[in-house]
Amino acid sequence: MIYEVLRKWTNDRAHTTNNRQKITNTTNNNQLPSMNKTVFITGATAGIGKACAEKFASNNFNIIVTGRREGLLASVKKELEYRYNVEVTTLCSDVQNRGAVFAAVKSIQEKNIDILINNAGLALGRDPFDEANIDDWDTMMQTNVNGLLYVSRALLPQLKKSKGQIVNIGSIAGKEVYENGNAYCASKFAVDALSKAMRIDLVKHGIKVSSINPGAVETEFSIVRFKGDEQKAKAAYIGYTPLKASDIADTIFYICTLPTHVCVNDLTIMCTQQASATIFHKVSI
Ligand code: NDP
Ligand code: 8X3
Repeated sequence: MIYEVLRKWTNDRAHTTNNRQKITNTTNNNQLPSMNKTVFITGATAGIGKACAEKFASNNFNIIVTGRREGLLASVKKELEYRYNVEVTTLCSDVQNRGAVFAAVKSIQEKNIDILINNAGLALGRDPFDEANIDDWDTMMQTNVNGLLYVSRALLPQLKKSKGQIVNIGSIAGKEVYENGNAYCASKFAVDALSKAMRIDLVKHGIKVSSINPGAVETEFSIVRFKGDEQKAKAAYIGYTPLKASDIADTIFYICTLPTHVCVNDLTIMCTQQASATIFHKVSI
């Protein structure tokens, strides 16, 4: 009896795997497996968000990209539409501004949204608690926490309709507090808490909530954190090979294309030479 059940299970799995293989091949053959699916990505003018836009567009998803830099949004649209023949919509808005976020989402309310990637975020400064700039704290909290709350709430009607997926970009800084990380770590711990809370409250709507927590990824992140000081920013990545934005985009794409019944809840990802928020195996060049 048990063998029969196991054989059936194995056959079923083989069948599923074959189907998945077909889908993968279809993806490689550019035959629009994801036709009509749309992904909404916050902060797609640079770094991880931009890499996600490219990854999903190259797999035939329609894309909605947001950010504050209008010129960069226009270039992303032009490039992706030209290269992948998908529909790219740009929404120039600041996630800190609740009214602007709801107005921007209202302007695309007729569109189906299947996936929301809450990526827009930043660190400002890396200073001890007693010396850090309080305006920087406000900006980090308003962007990394309030921004994620506003965008998620504004898009929920569409996500409920599609039984979609929300991917929150947290950080290793939301798992471990490190020296001089104070408010940035707090903002990412909040993202971690919100991912858990959203998963609990939205499960009844069939919405998947996933949290991706990267270690060091070489993007504009450190240039922003060190306020344009390129030497300090470069120094953050010396002696080891950090993750690339495309590594995170590939991972997000993977978790967003799993079968409907599978949800990756929480994933921490680092480069091989990083073991924790602060422990790196650096080699001098
Ligand atoms: P980048 O600086 O390269 O990109 C950040 C993106 O966020 C930009 O597109 C920027 O667009 C957007 N953004 C920032 N503030 C706002 C705002 N107020 N409103 C709308 N968009 C905004 O950094 P990353 O790609 O590295 O960062 C993306 C996410 O990944 C962040 O949440 C970050 O905390 C997280 N992360 C990054 C890690 C790293 O090592 N790089 C590691 C772990 C997590 P614009 O300026 O045009 O508004
Ligand atoms: C970015 C990674 O370690 O600089 O979230 O906080 S870290």
